[in-house]
Amino acid sequence: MNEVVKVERHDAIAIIKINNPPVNALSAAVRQGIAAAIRSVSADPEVKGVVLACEGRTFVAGADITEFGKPPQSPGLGEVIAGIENCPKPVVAAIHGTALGGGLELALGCHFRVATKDARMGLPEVKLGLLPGAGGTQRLPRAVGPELGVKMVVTGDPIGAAEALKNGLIEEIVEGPASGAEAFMRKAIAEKRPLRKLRDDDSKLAAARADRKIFTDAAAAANKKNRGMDAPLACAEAVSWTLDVPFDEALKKERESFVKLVSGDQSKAQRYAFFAEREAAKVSGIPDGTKARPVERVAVLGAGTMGGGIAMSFVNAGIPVTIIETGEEPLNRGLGIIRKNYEATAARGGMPADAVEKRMSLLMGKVGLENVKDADLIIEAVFETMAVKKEVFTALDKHAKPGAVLASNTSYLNVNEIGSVTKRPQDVLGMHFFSPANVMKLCEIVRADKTAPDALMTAVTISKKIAKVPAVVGVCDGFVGNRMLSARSKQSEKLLFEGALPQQVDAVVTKFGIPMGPFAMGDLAGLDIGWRSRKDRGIKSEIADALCEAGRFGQKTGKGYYKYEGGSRSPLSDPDVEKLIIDTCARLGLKRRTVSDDEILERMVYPMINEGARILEEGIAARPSDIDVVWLYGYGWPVYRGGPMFYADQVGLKHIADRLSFYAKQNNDPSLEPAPLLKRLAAEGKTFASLAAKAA
Ligand code: 3H9
Repeated sequence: MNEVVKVERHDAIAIIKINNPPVNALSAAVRQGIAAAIRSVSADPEVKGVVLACEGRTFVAGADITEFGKPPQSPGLGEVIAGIENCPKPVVAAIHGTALGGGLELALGCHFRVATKDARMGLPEVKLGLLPGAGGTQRLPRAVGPELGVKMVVTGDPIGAAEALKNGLIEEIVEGPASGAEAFMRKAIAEKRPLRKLRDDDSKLAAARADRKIFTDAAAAANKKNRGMDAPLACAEAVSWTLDVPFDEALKKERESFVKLVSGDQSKAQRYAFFAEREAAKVSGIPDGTKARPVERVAVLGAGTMGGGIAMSFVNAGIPVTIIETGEEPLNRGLGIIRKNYEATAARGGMPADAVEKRMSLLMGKVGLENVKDADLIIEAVFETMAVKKEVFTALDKHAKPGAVLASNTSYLNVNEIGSVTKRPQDVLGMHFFSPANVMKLCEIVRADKTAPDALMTAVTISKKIAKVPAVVGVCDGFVGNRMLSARSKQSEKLLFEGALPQQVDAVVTKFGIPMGPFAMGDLAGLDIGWRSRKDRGIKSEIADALCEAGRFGQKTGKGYYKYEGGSRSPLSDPDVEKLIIDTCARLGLKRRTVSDDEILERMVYPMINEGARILEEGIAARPSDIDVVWLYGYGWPVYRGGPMFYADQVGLKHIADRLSFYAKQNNDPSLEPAPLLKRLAAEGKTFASLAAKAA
């Protein structure tokens, strides 16, 4: 029909094949090709049945996201799907890989669906700040019932073939997708099976129509985790139309809702984040064709919280790990915690009970650094001081096999200096995981001056394999994430001296969408850590020091910037802290003022953006979007705000530069002066997005 959609004939069966690598997205050419193919097979008297299949690694994975926001091209996906549904010949979708979004909607327009056993099917539009816009909200609940339907649409999580079969989404599980679908079609023709148009099949809606609570309960459960996002609510509302709005009218309403969301800021940010994540995995500044070194066994040094979490991430991906400690006692404690974590997950239904032993069997505990000798990648998660790191890397140089990648999990130390104690600095880099390491998706990969391209590639590739999002950064104090965080921390502390209270600052930050404010986060991490480090460095922070002197170390002592009652982790405002802050200010002769929420937000976010600009200038991050990836996946930046650099572009760089200059003067704080790059872009009316990628 065209170069991306072809029709093959196997006597009376027509096979429509889509071939639009890499994921068979529904570009305009694909839509045109399918529509033409359906017209042609409909008109061909010799065709008795039709198979809709895909070449390559997957069935259609959705609409072509790159087309959103551009002028629409005919035919629309809804029109193509209506063409399939109204085709007088039976059409079966042959699903393999992932049938997602518009891809599943396309399959739902077919009269039948079959899938291979490892196929996954879902409507993930919500993750892009959208709702399914081509009938998915109306046809999926008719296929699987409104309870599962609303769950799938609101969470965007796909289901596997077995669940799809059980719930009526597919007719059969087949071996080869196209050949299995063809066999199914021959059977359907022989049995004269009536064409099942989901639009006309309300059988699964009856119970929820009689008792709406069935639906509202399922919708509420699915919507539980959504803070501040428009799309999940729109998704639930659209599915509710299956209960009381006629099909064609509901399609119109669905389309209107889609058009509204697709042009909104939240979806723009979420689509940006989708591509930013994929872009971050492309390492700039290394020769084309650089290959990762093979990694078959990993060693993790340290069985504490961090080491344990890192080890679990590898084991979860089926990669064997040797976890190494300095003695039996900490080793056994660490292994015991990992086992407990897995058992708790299994008890919650998060993994099958027999998976606990399987995973533990991939984990080998050893005492002594010499046990790194078989590992292709070694990650140290030991005490965070340069002296200890140097000692460990000196020993690693002695025991690691040639070519092994030696990674430090340091969160701020100089990786050049760490590598300098080895005779193989080309194999040394940073792999900075975030706590809890088995949960948090970010891995900041620190490229030292002498890191070899293939060592870097190894870290990036393995991070993806263990389902982390890699972001390559350069060496500086705190790298991208903690360096920007420290710009924010400086301001949050200052705000207390000027007149704000911890709960006010935290409320502004959480309202913005970041899960935890700086003070609640400090309480969680433990205030004594910073206190000790300040003492070592001879630095004072009057309020934080006074809290620690009063024994308020945070959650672990039940008191910090907040109080915690009855073992709860919920922070409660504490009048004693307010008094301590006011008294400290009085003692220092500081006059407190009312600080507005707007000022708090600007001072929490703009200095971070400013630091981000410096990071770009120095080439510590290659692209603004890499900085955003760090914040999205390591620090809980709300995805519907795209990341700090994306947010800056939305707000406008001139406004941000002006406000920073204002605060620099107000606070007599030159560190708040806009960075030269920010100033230049602001003066030129440009955005961060306008910057080309630079080598990290
Ligand atoms: C939708 O369907 C709306 C409809 O309801 C209504 C319309 C009216 N478009 O992720 P990977 C690119 S919304 C364009 O690395 P994997 C991706 O950028 C859509 N491009 O592979 C990358 O490019 P590059 C609903 C896309 O194997 C390359 O393909 N669907 C699209 O790890 C490989 O991707 C979704 O949200 C797309 N739809 O994972 C599904 N998808 O190589 C989104 C991918 O230049 N996609 N690309 O960096 C995914 O979740 C994953 O890509 C998938 C494969 C699981 C399919």
